[in-house]
Amino acid sequence: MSRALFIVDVQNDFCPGGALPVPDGDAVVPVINVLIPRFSFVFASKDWHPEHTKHFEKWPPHCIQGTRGARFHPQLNRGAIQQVFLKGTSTEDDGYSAFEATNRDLETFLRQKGITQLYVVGLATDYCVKQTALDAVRRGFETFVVVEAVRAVNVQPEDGQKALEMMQQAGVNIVHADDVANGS
Ligand code: VGL
Ligand code: ZN
Repeated sequence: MSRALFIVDVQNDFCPGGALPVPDGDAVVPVINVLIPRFSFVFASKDWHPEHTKHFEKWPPHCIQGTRGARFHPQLNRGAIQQVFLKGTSTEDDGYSAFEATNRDLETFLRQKGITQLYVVGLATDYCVKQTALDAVRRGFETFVVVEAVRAVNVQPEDGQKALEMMQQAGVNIVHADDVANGS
């Protein structure tokens, strides 16, 4: 049995100054950097959109493939990331969940590595973190979301809080960074 840290979409466009800034989004970076050395498996996703997609009917254009806005936040310890999953690559749908990544199948990858527990952190609580954590539970992974290491878009002010409650209802464990022990 092993566990992995999964870093969702900690990209420039979701941080202050970016195209779709999550309020306080960059505050997750130092918390994640402290969590990283407690895990032997560290993976990440990137929102990775084509220039034209139906997704941009709902959102300002962001995280376009190959652009600066799509890069990881410069302070994130990205050297520790062992595999990146690219999602939102379709012109037709949103692809919020990392289990919809198109460069590599996340579920197969995790099973091959014997990973049974997934610790989800990053951006944004009410979209990609939520969908990734819900998909992980549905697929039978023991799933954790570290509250200090996520931030919400909050299109409506309570969206982040509601997302945490919905995840908890679905069986996601909402935990604090201090309680994530050193482990494998
Ligand atoms: C996301 C809105 C639009 C996310 C992606 O990563 O949570 N949110 N695209
Ligand atoms: Zn997006």
